[in-house]
Amino acid sequence: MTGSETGFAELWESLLPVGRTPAGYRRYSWTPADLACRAWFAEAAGARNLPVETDRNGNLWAWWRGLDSGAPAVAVGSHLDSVPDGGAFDGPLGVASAFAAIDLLRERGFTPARPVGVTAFTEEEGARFGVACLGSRLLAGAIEPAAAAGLRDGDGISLAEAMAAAGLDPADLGPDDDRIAGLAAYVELHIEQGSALDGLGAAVGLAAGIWPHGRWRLEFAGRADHAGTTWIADRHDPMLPFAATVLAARAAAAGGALATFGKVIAEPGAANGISSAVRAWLDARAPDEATLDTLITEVSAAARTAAAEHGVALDVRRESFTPAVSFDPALRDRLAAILSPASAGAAPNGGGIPVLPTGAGHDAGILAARLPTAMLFVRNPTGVSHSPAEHADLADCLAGVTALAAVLADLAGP
Ligand code: HGY
Ligand code: MN
Ligand code: MN
Repeated sequence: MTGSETGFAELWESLLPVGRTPAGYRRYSWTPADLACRAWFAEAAGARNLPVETDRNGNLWAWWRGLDSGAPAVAVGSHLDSVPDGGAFDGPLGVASAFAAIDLLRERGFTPARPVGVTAFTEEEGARFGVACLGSRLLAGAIEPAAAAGLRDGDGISLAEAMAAAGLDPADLGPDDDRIAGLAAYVELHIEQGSALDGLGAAVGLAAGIWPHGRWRLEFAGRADHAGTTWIADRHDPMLPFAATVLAARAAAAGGALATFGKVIAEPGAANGISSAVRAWLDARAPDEATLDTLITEVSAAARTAAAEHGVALDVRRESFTPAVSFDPALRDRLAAILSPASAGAAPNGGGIPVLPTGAGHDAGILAARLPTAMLFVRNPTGVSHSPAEHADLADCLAGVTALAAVLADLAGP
């Protein structure tokens, strides 16, 4: 392997133990695992002589100064936080690849004409505070700072409290228009969360756009009672309308949308008791907003009907939403031209680099509302993601680094 290839492998290996549990990664924002990820970022940047700053929203930036340090910068990166029991690649691959791409460009004697920033956005998964892409939403002004500061985790700790405990001032939270104005483009490399590239025989692809998607919290409030002494007819059991709603969501998504209940909390959680309440989160995505609206209307109606049948109260609240994203077509075409099959290691039969839509959300999708953004995907042979089984082969990761370096050489070149 060349020096930069070894550099990527070492960088990657050094992050692997951080936040790893027997069941997968738990790297929730502002927890000790996240702070260890941030320390890894600072060390990687320090080893490359890239000064690091934490912005007012807790996002990390490592800077490679360009010849013209006042010119708008090109940012590359992703996020370091994970879903519960997630895989190693979703997020960190983009950050490690950004550092490795800089190594590769330096190895080739390249000097950027403009600054290059390596970023790690905070709370991309929303696994702790409930709102996905929280750091980039705050940066871009896509969420009210006070609403973000007041978000609470499962233990009742607010984002403001968690940030303050990590030494940041939550009063600083909010849009950062100067920082946005200082960016010419943001390019995020990410493991593919599907297996389209594998089917096409390509190591690297580009993103076309992101499906509209969001999260809704449903609270079914019933009456706690004894499992052994309460006749069926006398119950107000919130579990039953919840169960009906899960099935309704599945049916509503059958026409080409996606609906998932992946998190549910039954209160108080006694095996021999009827629940007082069931809280559940619906993650819903669709190719277009009209289809998504229809799905949510249908599921909400089914939940209301089932709740009424069981004498259960229902509250439905949207916790986060991302409209349809279409990545900047000019930037995408420019990247497609740069990433010839030979340089990117992407060689779908005779064609150009694959351009794929995705149902997964990303910080690049949030920032797309404010500046040109693009995404590179790296082949995931099984397509599994948000799971410890998520995987990309080293050779494909290195193809991703090569592609990202080619993109940087062009976007930050003379
Ligand atoms: O949930 C998502 O779409 C993403 O992987 N953050
Ligand atoms: Mn993810
Ligand atoms: Mn991700």
